[in-house]
Amino acid sequence: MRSEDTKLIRLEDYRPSDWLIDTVDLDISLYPVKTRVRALLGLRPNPAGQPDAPLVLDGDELSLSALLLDGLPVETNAYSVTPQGLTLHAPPARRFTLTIDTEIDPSANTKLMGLYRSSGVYCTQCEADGFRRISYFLDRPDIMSVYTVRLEAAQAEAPVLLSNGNLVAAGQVPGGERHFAVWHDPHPKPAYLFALVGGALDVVRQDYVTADGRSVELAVYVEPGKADRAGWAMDCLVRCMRWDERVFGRNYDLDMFNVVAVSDFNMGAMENKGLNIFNDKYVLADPQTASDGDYASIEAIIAHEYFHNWTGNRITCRDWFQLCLKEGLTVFRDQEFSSDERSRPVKRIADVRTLRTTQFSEDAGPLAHPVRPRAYKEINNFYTPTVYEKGAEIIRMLKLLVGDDAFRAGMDLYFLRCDGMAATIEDFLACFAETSGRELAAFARWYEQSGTPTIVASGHYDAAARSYTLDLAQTTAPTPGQPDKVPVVLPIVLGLVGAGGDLPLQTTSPAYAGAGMIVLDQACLSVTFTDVAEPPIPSLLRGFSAPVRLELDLGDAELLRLFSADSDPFNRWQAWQTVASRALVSAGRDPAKHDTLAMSAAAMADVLGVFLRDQAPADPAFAAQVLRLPSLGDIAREIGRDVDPDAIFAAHRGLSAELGRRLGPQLLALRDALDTQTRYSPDAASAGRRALRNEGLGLIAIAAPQEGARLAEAQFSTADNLTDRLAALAAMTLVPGEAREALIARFAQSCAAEPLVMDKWLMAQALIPERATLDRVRTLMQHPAFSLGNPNRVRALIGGFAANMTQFNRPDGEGYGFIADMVIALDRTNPQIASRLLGSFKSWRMLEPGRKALAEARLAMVAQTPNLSRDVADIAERTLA
Ligand code: B3K
Ligand code: ZN
Repeated sequence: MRSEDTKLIRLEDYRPSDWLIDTVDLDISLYPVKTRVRALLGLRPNPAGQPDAPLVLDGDELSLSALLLDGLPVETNAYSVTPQGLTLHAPPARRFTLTIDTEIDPSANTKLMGLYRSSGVYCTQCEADGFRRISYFLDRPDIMSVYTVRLEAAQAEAPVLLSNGNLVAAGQVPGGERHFAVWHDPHPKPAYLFALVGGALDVVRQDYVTADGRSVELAVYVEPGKADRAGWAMDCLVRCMRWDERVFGRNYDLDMFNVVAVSDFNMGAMENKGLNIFNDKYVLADPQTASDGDYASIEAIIAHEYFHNWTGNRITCRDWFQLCLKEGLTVFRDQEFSSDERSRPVKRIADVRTLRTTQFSEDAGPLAHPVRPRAYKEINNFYTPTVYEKGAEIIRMLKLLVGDDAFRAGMDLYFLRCDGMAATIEDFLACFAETSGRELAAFARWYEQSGTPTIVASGHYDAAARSYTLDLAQTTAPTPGQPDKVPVVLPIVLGLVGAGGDLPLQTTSPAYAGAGMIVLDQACLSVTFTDVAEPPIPSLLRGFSAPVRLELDLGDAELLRLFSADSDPFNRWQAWQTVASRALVSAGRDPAKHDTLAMSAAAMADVLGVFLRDQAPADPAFAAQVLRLPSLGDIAREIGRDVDPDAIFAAHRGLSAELGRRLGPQLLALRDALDTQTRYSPDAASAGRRALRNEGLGLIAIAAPQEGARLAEAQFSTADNLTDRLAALAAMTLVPGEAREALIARFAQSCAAEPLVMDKWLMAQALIPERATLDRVRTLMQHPAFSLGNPNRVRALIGGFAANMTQFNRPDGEGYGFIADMVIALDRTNPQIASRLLGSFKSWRMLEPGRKALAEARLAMVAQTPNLSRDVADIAERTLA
């Protein structure tokens, strides 16, 4: 474990800072190993803080070279300094300035927090607490300051110099080799939104005029030679800016908006004010190097970071416990944008898949935590699916509960009232309570209580009374630190489906909110609908109106009817998933049930055949979602205990093979029908056609490996885009043998110079569900395309293996051993990447006893490693607790 004790930071201990910093003037002279930083801070006592308090500034691996107060040197006994902090014992009780000189080494910064160099480009990452690696500071989000930044660098090394806000001056430094740029950001911001970039970069520019008339210069900066891959990101940026004007009434507020793509980045992107820095994976796109999925992710992430300008930057968080205030809300906004740009039901299905796979699994294991945690040791470990995705679900439910109009009015009020503030969840909810006239205290429990609620629903038709009664009950299982749960407020959008479609809903129940929605806000509830002409099938949680597990007493036949007849596309998909999931859970739990799996497959294939014939051609993107079975992880979670990943995999394979065998000719015909031979276009409809063709290819490869291999090879050879080539590679990886190895080699030859494409190649191999994969991964670590120093490479190969359910969970424990070793190795250079990887163990407790013991032993080994980072120590400790 970690030698030094790590403090637990608690929400209840929050108190305002004793000091405020109104202005920050930075003068940064960039050098590869000796960058000089001068920070001139304009300080004053905070009227809300303690008088006469010392000034305690945060630092992290800093070295101080000079300290001046109001321009004069500070006596050495008046302050104390370590790499982790600088304390001024008795600062004057008035406004004063502090000049702090520090020296840092961006080339040695492998943590990629603070200022670092990525492929020769200087860049920064300050959220959550990276600014303190650049200068001593009050590094907390409620300290908001106006920044002016002078950057200086060698002209040849860094011809482009960027920071937040607007460019106000630029020129040569006497001597000729160095130049400078001065940036000013008029909007007060917390230090975590500070950024700079310096390097040789190519740029794509576009002019933009906001709805309220401001001219903005948009620019996307990329590595030299890659400007022709920046067009899609720019296109997305323009579309999302218009959308935010139209849908939320939000205009951009500076004269410039810069996006920069760098190749070494710990996460997806960062919303620094006016200077968004991106992992290049989420900027660069052309048909040969980006898949349909990449195009969609770029669209979503460009929008997400842009939307933060209002939800995050103009209104930021009072403290890190409020992280979901900006993240959940901004995810909701980007989901809505993508829904409007693409197919809303398909987007919802994709988002719910992600929610279940990432967030439900987190909520079901030792790392479960509330959307607003109450305590943390390392905040960077709380950028989680719970804070982001469940946080977005809360906003979605809030909108359902208060209605569209009160929701929009509440957002307007929030923007008006909290602009320029470091706000809290309470501030946010108060706006909606006001515009809707509703009490939201019970709803706020969503922020405090962890765990996924389960709704148990059953219905009863009374033919004599022509009534239908729905009984609903909610429970939430205990989670770490929260043994006892209270009911939460659940909006349940529903329909009663009769032979001819939706039946009218009539009830006097006070739980009925109108517009097809029941609100379940207590442990159980019974709602009776009257004048129901025939026995209906209930369609509950339409559009996935609440992030819960639903247990419904419907038989397969009724579910299959919902699949064909429900007016809600999400629930059509859900009905099918439930049928598939039941079959897989039963065979995954008890391999002897394989026969029943075959029977289910026969019935499913009949229904699917009709669907593929009648409906798939009209909405291929939806059909592709139907063809994709629930993930292995979803099945494991449904089984819940004594999980045997090999049995689940066998069931999954068995069902896929059976469906592929029975539907093979039809899938082939559909592939031909959808093969339009037009030039590649990334639009959602074209992507949907490719998705359906490729889902079909996958099923065929499982059912008839030789045929699948032949098709995959042909598709690989003729495809004009990466999506189809990747799908061919993925299908081929299901078929062991020489043809597979040959295709793997061909793929590598075709993209050896493209690291982002090689990542996909690495990942496709890491995911092969075979015993030999671990050795293959070890061998690939020696491949020139791999590097332990680059987060994208690590996520592709090592992260890919950790996501390989059968191989990470090998019965001999070797998968756990490998990942544990990687965590320990990575922790020495990049703790954030290491702790993310350690998160792969989060479902270990539900495994069968043999694997469980092996996983626990490896976790304990990690936990006992000396000198662990706070990041890894925290995850290890909580995962084992
Ligand atoms: N706010 C950043 C994430 C920062 C992660 C810090 N460990 C990206 C985003 O959510 O938009
Ligand atoms: Zn975000």
